[in-house]
Amino acid sequence: MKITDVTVQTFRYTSSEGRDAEGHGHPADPHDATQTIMTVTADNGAQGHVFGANPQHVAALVKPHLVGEDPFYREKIWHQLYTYQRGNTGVLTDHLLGLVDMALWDLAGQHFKTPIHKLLGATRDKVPAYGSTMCGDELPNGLSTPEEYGRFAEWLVKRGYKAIKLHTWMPPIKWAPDARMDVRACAAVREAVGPDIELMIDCYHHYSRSEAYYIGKELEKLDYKWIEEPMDEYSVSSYVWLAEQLEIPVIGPEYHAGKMQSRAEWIVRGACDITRGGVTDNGGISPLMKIVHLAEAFNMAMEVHGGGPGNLHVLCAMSIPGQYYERGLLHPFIDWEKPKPWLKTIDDPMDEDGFVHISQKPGLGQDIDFDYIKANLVK
Ligand code: LLH
Ligand code: MG
Repeated sequence: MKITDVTVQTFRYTSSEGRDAEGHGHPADPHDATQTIMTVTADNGAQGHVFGANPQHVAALVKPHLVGEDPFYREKIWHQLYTYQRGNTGVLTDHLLGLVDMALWDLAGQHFKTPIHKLLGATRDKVPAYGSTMCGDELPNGLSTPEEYGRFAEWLVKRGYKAIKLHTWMPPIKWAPDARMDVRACAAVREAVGPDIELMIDCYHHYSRSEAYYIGKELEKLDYKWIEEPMDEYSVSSYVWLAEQLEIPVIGPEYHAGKMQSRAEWIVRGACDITRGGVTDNGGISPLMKIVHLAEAFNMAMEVHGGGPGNLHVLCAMSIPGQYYERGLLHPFIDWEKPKPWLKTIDDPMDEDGFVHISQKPGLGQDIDFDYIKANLVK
């Protein structure tokens, strides 16, 4: 089998989310936006699809490496692109590498009529979710006060979540960051949900050591499950220091580049108590499975960063206590149960006990609305 084409189509939709000056997502008034679908096609007609790739970068950097290759030689293709990243790091990102790898896995799944978690070697078909909030804001009745976090957390528990992670306030909010306000929000949520719900924090990512230590110590009193990215992750020594000081587990890295190699360094240096990876952080399903096996070899807990079908398939093929699916980012103004305009159903349906069930459709298992995409193509 040979890859014959790699295309990216752009289409219009109406978005109700926007990004602030530092890149954090928030609710926004409905506005015009675009999305892309990348399609990898093989000579027997099999196709793999993935959303979100940049058309110019795919045409210039990815397509020449894929056309003519056997689509099942994922490791060969991945390593070619990985070595090609050196010199093209700015545009051939781990994010793009991840999308290419997922499209190839999707193609394989479509060809073999099998969902990816079963091609990987499945361990389960449902995963407990945590409700992951958006970052704090200044929207009344949104996430603008500790009390509003508390009220939203109560609602999340009624919806079925057994675990919640707060993203607290970050710049460009004028008064943020504020470690004391973060602790107040965490206390309000613990007060609202009681002792039986697992809680985590993901706060401002550039606190000092002493601020991170303060938050960690306070969250130990509130029985939080982990503290995430409170300092710049490139200062690995700071995380070694923090993990030594705190009882509460330190999780990471999320943002620190370096694929499975950086995870190995964090584990060996004792910079985290729970390791972490995600399909678009680390270059796809293939390297994320290597992080899973790395964690397994070190008998280390692992969590997966971010939602979406790629991460869900990996979670359903993990044999270590990589526990949760990160569902969100959630906000009182956003209806997470409503499919994106280009999907007929959502990727991560959750039952009333807080479990997300994986699709049993082939490949990534997404329920793509090709008619919507066709009708809204940007010519
Ligand atoms: O800063 C943000 O907007 C969030 O932290 C975001 O990166 C989110 O993906 C995350 O960190 N989840 O764990
Ligand atoms: Mg995070």
